Amino acid sequence: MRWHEMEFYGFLHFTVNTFTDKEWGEGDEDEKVFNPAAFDADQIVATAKEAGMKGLILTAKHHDGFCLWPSRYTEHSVKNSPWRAGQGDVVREISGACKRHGLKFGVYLSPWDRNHKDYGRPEYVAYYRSQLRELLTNYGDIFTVWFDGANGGSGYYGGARETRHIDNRTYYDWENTHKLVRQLMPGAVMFSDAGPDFRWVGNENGIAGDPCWATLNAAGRYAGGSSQGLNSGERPGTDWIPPECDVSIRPGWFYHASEDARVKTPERLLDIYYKSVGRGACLNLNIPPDRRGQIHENDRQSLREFRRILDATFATNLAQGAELRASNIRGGAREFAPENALSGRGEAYWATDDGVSTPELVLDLRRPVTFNVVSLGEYLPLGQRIEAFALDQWKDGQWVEFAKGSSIGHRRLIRGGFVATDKVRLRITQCPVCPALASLGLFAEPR
Ligand code: FUL
Repeated sequence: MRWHEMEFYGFLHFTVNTFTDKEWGEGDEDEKVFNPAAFDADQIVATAKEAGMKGLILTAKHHDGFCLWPSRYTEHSVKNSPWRAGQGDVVREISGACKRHGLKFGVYLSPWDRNHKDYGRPEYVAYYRSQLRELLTNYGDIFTVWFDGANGGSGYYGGARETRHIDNRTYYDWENTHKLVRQLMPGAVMFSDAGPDFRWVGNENGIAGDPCWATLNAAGRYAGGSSQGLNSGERPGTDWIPPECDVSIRPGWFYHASEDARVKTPERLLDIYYKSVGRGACLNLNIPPDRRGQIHENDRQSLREFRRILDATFATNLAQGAELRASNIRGGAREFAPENALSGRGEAYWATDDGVSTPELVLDLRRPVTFNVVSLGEYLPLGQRIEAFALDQWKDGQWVEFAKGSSIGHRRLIRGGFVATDKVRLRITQCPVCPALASLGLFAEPR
């Protein structure tokens, strides 16, 4: 639930690639290439915070194997770089800045390691776990561990320079790695293509499926396995493994000066937001630090405008103060009244009697209201229940449908043309049990 409530956080892709202009390092990079000219964790974290991100996930080690912290278990790290005369620790600085600015901190530790001599052998799995232990014991609270499923085969591998294939299902022995994380950081949620806690959405464009279910049939799935079903989830599904939409603000995951003019515009970012957060997923937006070790001004500008529009949109819930008439209220009790959905706290909800699964709710706005975004949210401790809904506006003396949809989940944002009316009706048209609606809002984007 804490993860669902974050909704929006960021990725920081930063390593030797930033300096070699690559997306995937080979693993043979000289540690000396890592030398940010003016590394500034506060600038990076403040940028994320101003953008509204609730946390940051740092590539502590990407596929090239270079460690952004001075790991005891390898020489291939910041300790052999000229940066801060080998005394630097990016994990320490970013996690510290996150704490200062009130953001959560998470780590990405690439399972595929193109530098390590033992990659492909059991010894490497022990190495990987030792590193995980360092990250989960020396840097305070970690909200997530992000396990990447990518593996391209070839690499430096301690000088062997060969192609090493592993069996994604068995090699990493994920079960025991997951246990280690649970033991060291019980509050952390783990990501991979297949969970265990939240899943990849099946693309790197930041777009969740419609519908989008938080459930998945996890049996037989593994990191690096099939992406079938990940975009929309599976219903019925055996496991609660909601999706994360990961996408970069630039074409690449790492900073390349050649992409300075290709930063996604505020409009693109908004579209992504509505198709990720607005479909019940979390959005993990990558903002790659540049060679100075800061977020480039173009990225900051785009993020600022994106945030300004979102803040202006959601500043006022135009449904506030409406008179609500539900076709049914569970037990006729205040505890389950539809007003709960307007409180904005999400702790209480509107529910109907058992057996009443397609109720409707009329919002008498008592004045003409103009909006183009509708926000709906279910009470997730009771699961994702609603399977279809429709929205009507009162127009020329009758109800006229202006939107309909399927899944809702943590949050569903319906963004369309402007509607001007004094009455809105929500119809739950398909639900296997009584619905539990925790939030409801009408909003207008600035024109
Ligand atoms: C992929 C990686 O190969 C990319 O470099 C990037 O880290 C992305 C988030 O995940 O699997």
